Amino acid sequence: HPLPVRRALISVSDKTGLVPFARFLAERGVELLSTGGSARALMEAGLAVTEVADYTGSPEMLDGRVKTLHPRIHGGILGIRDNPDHQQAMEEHAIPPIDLVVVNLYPFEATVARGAGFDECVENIDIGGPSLIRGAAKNHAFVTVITDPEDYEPVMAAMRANDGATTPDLRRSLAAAAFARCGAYDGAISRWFQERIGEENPRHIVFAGRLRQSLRYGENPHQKAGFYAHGITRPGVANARQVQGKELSYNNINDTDAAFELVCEITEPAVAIIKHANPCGVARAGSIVDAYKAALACDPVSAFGGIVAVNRRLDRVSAEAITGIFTEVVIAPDADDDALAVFAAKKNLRLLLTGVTADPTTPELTVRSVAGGFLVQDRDAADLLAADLKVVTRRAPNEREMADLLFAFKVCKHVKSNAIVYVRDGATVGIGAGQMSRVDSARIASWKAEEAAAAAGQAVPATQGSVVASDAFFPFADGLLAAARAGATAVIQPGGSVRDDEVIRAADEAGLAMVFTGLRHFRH
Ligand code: 93A
Repeated sequence: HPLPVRRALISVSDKTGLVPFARFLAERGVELLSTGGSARALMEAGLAVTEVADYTGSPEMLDGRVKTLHPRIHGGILGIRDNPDHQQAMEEHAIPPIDLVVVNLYPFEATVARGAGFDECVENIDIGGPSLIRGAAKNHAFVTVITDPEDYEPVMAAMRANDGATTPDLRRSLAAAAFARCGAYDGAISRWFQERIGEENPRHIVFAGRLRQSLRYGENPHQKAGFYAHGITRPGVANARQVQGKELSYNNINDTDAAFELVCEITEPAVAIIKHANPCGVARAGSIVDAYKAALACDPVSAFGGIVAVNRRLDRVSAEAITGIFTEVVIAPDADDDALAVFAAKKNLRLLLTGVTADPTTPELTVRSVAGGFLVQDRDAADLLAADLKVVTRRAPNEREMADLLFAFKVCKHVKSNAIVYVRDGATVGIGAGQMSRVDSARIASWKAEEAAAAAGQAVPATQGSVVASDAFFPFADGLLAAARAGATAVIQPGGSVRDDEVIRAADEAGLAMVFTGLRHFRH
């Protein structure tokens, strides 16, 4: 049977759209109850409101920590309307029913995101709000709950169509949304705590998020998909502003993430071009435009339709270079007006701006699903310094080689294993990714460099005089010898194989300089 809304409780931190919605309710004779700030906003708009403190006879206290936690409120929400015992208790204790609960929570996620201190974040953990939401959602048979300003419109539509009542279907769907919101909120709080206390082994991890975008499909067109953001805001694809272009696809988002995370590893102006989550060119240089040209030269064939990430503000010349070939997505901290104008001419190109670059050493958890569960680990936030390296060959790398080795190893961290990366003068010149044997990755990397040289009409591939990085140790000398044959002069790798001696001997015989990192960068 129809349940007209007669009494609404409004307590919102985000006051977007509140006044028109409350006016709609008031015009339909709904009695409005509201907490301090929300009540003030409604009164200023000329609406008649009863303050919760007056309604309960109990003032807001403890700096607002206790405002709605009162039997007259929670009883009014939770009472089962057609249960005689509940009806009797509500009458006895003078508890009128509350039919609509409009609550959005203290902005915990946004408070964390703007870098507020510990105490301020704690103060923004909403207690009363989730209690109201959960009560209303539990009693959805009778009560409508709104947790997001986006829900004002559907509720108004239902009330218009049903003589001031909402429908059971709508109330159920709002209840589901309400519990999801509380789950995401608690997830953000618990992850924030875990990060703060450096807890290694929490018994439960909540990976929750708010839907950021419904995706047209997943990795393939027959898969449904959505894009969710955690409350915690690491600069990157989940928190970027899309300035222009088509809607991002599932694969776009995955690749854009890989691209931006990689480029944020590098201090100098740098560019990464990504295809299928692997880089097909990465370079650093004095400017973004030079870095782009060098990155593109690594594998111009694969770069077609790629994702480009940069770690500096884009200017006109870099935008012109990037739009010189078909590019799906560009992600950057920022872009100046001239650059924006260049991109605007490519209507489909998706341009994302993050505001800032991400700190590669910030701790964060990553998750991947397995059938029936999920794996959680720290993000690979290891930062390799020159001082951590151990020279294991007779010859030590010279300064130029050393700079390229460190760069190559950083790139390696973002290449699917087995990863082999050749670098010369701050630019990748051959990348071997995702092979089941390391020697195959080494072969592919040098073969790709030969292809690039042939296409550019160069007599020798750029691996001549390059350095090479391997994400994990060379189990045998063969991979290392393949690199030497390709013309590499120095090698960086974790070390730690039972055959290290053999590999070091081969390096010495080939005149290579080799350093061990003691750090592995598997990425699968
Ligand atoms: O501090 S609380 O956890 N204690 C409460 O009793 C309570 N009741 C509502 N926070 C509480 N709220 C929250 O206050 C709501 O979830 C909403 O976010 C906010 C609205 O406060 P105001 O109307 O004063 O702006």
